Amino acid sequence: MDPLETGQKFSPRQDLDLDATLQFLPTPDAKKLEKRPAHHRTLWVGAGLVAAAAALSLLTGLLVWRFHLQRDVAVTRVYVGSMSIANQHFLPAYEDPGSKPFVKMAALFSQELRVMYDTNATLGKYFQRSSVEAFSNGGGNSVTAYYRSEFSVPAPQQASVDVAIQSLQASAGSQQSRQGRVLLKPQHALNVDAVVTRAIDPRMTSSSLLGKIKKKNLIAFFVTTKTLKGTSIREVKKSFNVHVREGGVVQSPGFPDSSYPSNVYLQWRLRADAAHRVRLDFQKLILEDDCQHDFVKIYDSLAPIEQTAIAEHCGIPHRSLSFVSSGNVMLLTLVTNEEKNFPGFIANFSQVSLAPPGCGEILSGDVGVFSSPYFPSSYPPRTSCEWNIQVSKGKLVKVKFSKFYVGNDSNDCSGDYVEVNNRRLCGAKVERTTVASRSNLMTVKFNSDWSYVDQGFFATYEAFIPTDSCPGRFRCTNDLCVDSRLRCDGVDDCGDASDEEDCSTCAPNVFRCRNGRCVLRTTMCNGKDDCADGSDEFKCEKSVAMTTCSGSSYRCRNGRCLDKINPECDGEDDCEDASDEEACQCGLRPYRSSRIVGGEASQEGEWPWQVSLQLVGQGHACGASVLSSRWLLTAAHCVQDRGSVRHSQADQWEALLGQHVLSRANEWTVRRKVMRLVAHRDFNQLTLDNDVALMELDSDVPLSQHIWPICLPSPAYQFPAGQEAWITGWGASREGGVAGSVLQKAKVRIINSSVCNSVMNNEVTDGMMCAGVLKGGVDACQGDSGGPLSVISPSGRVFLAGVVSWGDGCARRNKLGIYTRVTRYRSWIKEHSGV
Ligand code: 4AZ
Repeated sequence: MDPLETGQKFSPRQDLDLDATLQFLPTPDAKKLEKRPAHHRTLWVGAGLVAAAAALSLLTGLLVWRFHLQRDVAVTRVYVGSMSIANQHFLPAYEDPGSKPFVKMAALFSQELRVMYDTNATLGKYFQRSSVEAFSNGGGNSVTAYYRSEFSVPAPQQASVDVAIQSLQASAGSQQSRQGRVLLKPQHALNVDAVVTRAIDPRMTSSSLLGKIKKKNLIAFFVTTKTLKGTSIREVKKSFNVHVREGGVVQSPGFPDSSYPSNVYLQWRLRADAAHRVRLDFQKLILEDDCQHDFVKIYDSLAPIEQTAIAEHCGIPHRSLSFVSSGNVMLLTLVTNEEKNFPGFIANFSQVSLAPPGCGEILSGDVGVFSSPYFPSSYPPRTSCEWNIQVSKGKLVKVKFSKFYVGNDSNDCSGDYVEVNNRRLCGAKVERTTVASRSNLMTVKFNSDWSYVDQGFFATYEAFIPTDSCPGRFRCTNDLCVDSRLRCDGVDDCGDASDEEDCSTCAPNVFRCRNGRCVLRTTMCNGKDDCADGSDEFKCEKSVAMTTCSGSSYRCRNGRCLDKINPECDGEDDCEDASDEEACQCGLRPYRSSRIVGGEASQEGEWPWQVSLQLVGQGHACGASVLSSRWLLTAAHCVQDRGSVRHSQADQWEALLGQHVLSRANEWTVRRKVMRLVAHRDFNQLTLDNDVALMELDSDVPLSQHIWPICLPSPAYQFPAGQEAWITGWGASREGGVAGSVLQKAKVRIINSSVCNSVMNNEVTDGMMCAGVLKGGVDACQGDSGGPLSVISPSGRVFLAGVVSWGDGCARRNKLGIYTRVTRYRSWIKEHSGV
């Protein structure tokens, strides 16, 4: 059974699961604590009335003011940390903060912390209180404690407390390991070591504490702050303790029926058995877009220690969200502010065994695959794997990374990285990256650091014979071969950019850098040094390039914003530079007279942008639209690998353009091989978000009255609800049926997204749009995917509103067809194809 459909709900046992400790949330901002010298005004009035009294009052006032100032600028600094306590057995009761063993151990540990702080003059002076938040099984004979400590510090001394915290750890005498983690020598009753302490994320302590409220058995943490309107409750902190052994579901309060509450700081402490990891898979996550307001943050710890933060999300994330911890704990936090509350999240938790599957092995066949641990879930932090590939003697190894999302792109790849041939790779690689060896052996290493994880990589390798590896093709510096036509086209096809170096001329739409490298013009002035000599970032008119126009207004090339709705290609020069009427070789059908479910046969040449995408040896699989003589647009779900079926490989596809009857080529049919495939990197197989992909043909097709591009709408283009649109394709003419013969067309209407979401289980994202007929009977269906949703503008030009993406079956009553919203991907298309 699908674990997502088990119906299990996580219902926190509030009175038992809540912390029994009470703590105050401090301010990160000293200014908020400053009391205004309100009696000043009174003093001045007094001064006006009686001069002598005024002098006296002024003196008194100044004294009071000085007193207040000195007192008020004391700021509370909060540090959260974890510490390993050796020679202690973990007791199950330590998972319950209300239990006697917990309280006893917490008291002992707090004393230990106190002694530790007292050994340092700064910390001893400002220390206020510590509280133990949780314990976990540290493995072997140890317990890990998670704590927070508060120091009341004069504002100017704040930095010195940060330094003291660090130096305390260092001077405790011991060996400093990476990331500032230090080992303390055992010195007191508890044998403590492995300390990690950091200042807490300021968004989690956004106000000053003025009161606390105790309610029944339930202890919650209320922080009140003075606002202009008076005192108001600002934060409630609750903690839930969950053991993940049996699996289950965790969700934000009220999900999905009501939105999450305002001003909360909730945390779920997830614990697995010893020698296991916690796994958390989000099914849905819908929060406010601004991460400064509402966010979920996940830690590889039971305390919100910044150094162990592995993910932070707000809005509606595009990528699938699955996380695995490095040890047997994970902390999930939800922080919200007072405005704009959204549905929240639901996630499944479970435990998995400690040994990650496929993390390093000896690969001895001549072909094979390997991937980062838990792929396509995010890899866990603090993980290293090594694969040793050994192919037959006399052959070399070629590794292709078909997916590669490994941490941040940096010069030295010092965080998460993959190392091949002693060269580190990191960041997100949209184009397929290939690396070749110089012998029959290759070592590939993967390393993740403590914080912020990513989806990882999927790689295939194969042996090749070096001598005849590049007949008629360009040989890259890394010994790879690429199609010679890809040389100097602005795209790094070799993986080491050697196909873009030493170019005397570059292809059209490509910029020649000072150093002779070619880069796509679309990458100029994008703030990134694509040339590697900065020349693509010289002479950028920042003010014009950076101008963005509000949602519905069109941006001319010179940066001016137009209020006119849909001004592009409407036959009128609306921009001063007439840029709205450029690139309008599209959307007009030479055809002049007049299987989709519920459709009818179209006329020959009626939809000259319609393409049939065919799998070599198998025939029609998906639709696509012609964007130019070189580029097609389709759905990302059409080009995903399924098991051993490699639909993500360009050489598996052919495109049939100008076709009318699917099985019968006519005199204007053109068949082309596909040279390059670019699927959206954030395509989500689960939600089908970002279901869009580009295909580059291996050579230009002659445009004709049977093969003609459809117009791409600008990001501001509006397709209002109720507008007529056309779906076309050779897909099934009923649910479960077979592909049609003559190209079918059907008229549908654009449907408002809220109406659509209400009939489509709230599964429609901002990157999707809906069209159809609510009473059923007319719809796209299997085999139509990737094809166009065409809208005829008042001027008669046809614009591509959507790409056929998904639906609940086909043509059902009270269901709609879901399409990729092309306006959302206009700049992505430009960036990757230049169209
Ligand atoms: C498909 O499987 C498909 N009713 C495409 C569109 C729709 C359903 C299924 C919409 O390609």
